[in-house]
Amino acid sequence: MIDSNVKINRESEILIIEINRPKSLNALNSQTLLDINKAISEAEENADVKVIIITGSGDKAFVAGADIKEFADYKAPQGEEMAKRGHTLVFDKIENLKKPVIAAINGFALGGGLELALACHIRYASETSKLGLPEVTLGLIPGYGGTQRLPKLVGKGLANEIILSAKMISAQKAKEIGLVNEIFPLSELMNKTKELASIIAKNSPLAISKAIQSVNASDTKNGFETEIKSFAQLFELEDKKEGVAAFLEKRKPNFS
Ligand code: CO8
Repeated sequence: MIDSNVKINRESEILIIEINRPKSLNALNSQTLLDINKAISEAEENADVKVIIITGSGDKAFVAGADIKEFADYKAPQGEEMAKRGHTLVFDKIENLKKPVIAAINGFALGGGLELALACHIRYASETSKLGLPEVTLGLIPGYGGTQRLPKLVGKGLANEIILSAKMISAQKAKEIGLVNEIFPLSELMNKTKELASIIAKNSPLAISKAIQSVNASDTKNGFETEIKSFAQLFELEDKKEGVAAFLEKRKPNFS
């Protein structure tokens, strides 16, 4: 199905959101953020969707950043509004979603594009991908979470190098520093990402959502408390009964 600036495809329990503005290297304009938000909100409500994959259309770009043409004439209030809206509609929403979101980075992931990937729970990339935060070359800084999420993933020193130099790094280097988990030839990227999504989709959705919440809480003072509470809450839920019973009965669990 084509839904304005995103294409949405369902493959069993996996929903694939393809950002589809190839003429602008899939740059994120306001409408695209709204379209991504809509696709994610629908996936959130749909119990049949277990895992979401975000990728870019074509074989050149995942997302080449926020749409520079759109914000060219903005002043501070519009810049602030744009950053806040982006966080609420897409970036924070993805990070805090109860369902896993995997970025399949199929080319340039720059600026807001890399920030989109950083908000996802897992990142796979093609060997041809180039990643970077070039905002300082435009007289800006990353405004969709890059200054916060990148240091947590790769450490402050490397994050500063990437942000301050604005240089693009290769997929190989991104894997070496833990910015992406795995790299594959472009032709294999989607299948490998779907394989991972299928493995995750077999596990307890309730446990998955609590795991995401607890891992996210590792950034806060309440990490251990969140983990303990989430762990305890799961004891009252159906999936734990089914998962444990299945193990004891030597069969595969059937999570509803
Ligand atoms: N925005 C708008 N259009 C873009 C963008 C973009 N980010 N990136 C590429 N395009 C367009 C080009 O303008 C071009 O369009 P046209 O054919 O009409 O001229 C088309 O896509 C193809 O691009 P190129 O001809 O440049 O392709 P190349 O292969 O020569 O180069 C690059 C590819 C290296 C990716 C190059 O396009 C590039 O450098 N793009 C810009 C990358 C960039 O700076 N991204 C960061 C943007 S700023 C940002 O993301 C801030 C996020 C935080 C905002 C928070 C709110 C305030």
